[in-house]
Amino acid sequence: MKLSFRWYGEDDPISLEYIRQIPGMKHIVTAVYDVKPGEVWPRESLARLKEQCEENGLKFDVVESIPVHEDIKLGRGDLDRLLENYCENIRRCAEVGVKCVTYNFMPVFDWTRTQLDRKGADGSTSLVMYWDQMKGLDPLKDDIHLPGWDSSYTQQEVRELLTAYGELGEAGLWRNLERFLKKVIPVAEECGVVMAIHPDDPPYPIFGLPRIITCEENLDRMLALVDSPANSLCLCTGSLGCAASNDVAAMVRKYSAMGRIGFMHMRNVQILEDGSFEERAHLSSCGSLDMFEITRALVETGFDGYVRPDHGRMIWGESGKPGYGLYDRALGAAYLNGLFEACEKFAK
Ligand code: DNO
Repeated sequence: MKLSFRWYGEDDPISLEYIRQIPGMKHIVTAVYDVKPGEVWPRESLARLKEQCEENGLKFDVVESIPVHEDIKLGRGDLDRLLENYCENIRRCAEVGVKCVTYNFMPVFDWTRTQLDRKGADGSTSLVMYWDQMKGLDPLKDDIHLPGWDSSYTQQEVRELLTAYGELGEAGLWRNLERFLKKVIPVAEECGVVMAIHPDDPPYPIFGLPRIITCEENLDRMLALVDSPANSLCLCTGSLGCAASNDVAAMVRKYSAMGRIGFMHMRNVQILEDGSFEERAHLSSCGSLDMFEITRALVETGFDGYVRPDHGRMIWGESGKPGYGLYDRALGAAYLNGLFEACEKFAK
């Protein structure tokens, strides 16, 4: 496996100088953040990212994300131009050595949480989604900001998008995903890039919006739309793991054996009795997921793709981007290093 770390570019309070000191850390996951979805990324920005990583002995080979414009997901507007721009971005990423591009097909909002700094028993804080808090939230009325959400929409635009997705429904979203993949995957194949779709987080409908990248049946369907290794998964254990019906270790084993996991996001969550969930420290004993079984599934199926420790808690007084502090993600990396080393040695 190739151990990687997400870096938000020059504005990230966590520097590449720090990231490189995490044992075993070799790869950087980043993106061009100052270009609107649907537009083409300047070559100079990509070249600069590559250069900055290399100056620190790191490799920029994973992009997270090239955002998919809402019109592509909705199948409306200037689709030809938007799809062509998307393909052009894949080509430009490949030019600087990118091997894997992450994206998602979630309507309007990326990951959804109700609180970003919930204090745990040990005093650390983490992201949670509590149904009792969720029920009170109305995206049509409340101004909701979460990290990863595109906050550039006005409330009126959000309202309009919610209505459009309501009309589109799941069947329409599947059709638009298929159109997207049929256009984009051949380009990715040509330039040696693996496209890795991130599951919906959490993997069930939110605010009545259709969600399709949620469970084994739907992942099978998604992979079959274009049967190519370039059409693969960013298997996020914490996202799929918020639904107790998903057997994450079994899914990892299956899709890794098929060669269809390009990228692993590894973190733990605790599912609560009413289906709410809390992000927890990476250890198996801290949450609902068996991180050892997940790692073993990867090792036994010969996984050689990218892995990153996902969301950490805020610990030791650190403040910053919720989920993306240094300390707990670094602890997560150390834990993953240990799991992989042990599993690899046992497999021999
Ligand atoms: C959250 C991330 C997601 C992910 C996107 C990929 O921390 O895992 O925001 O980057 O869904 O497009």
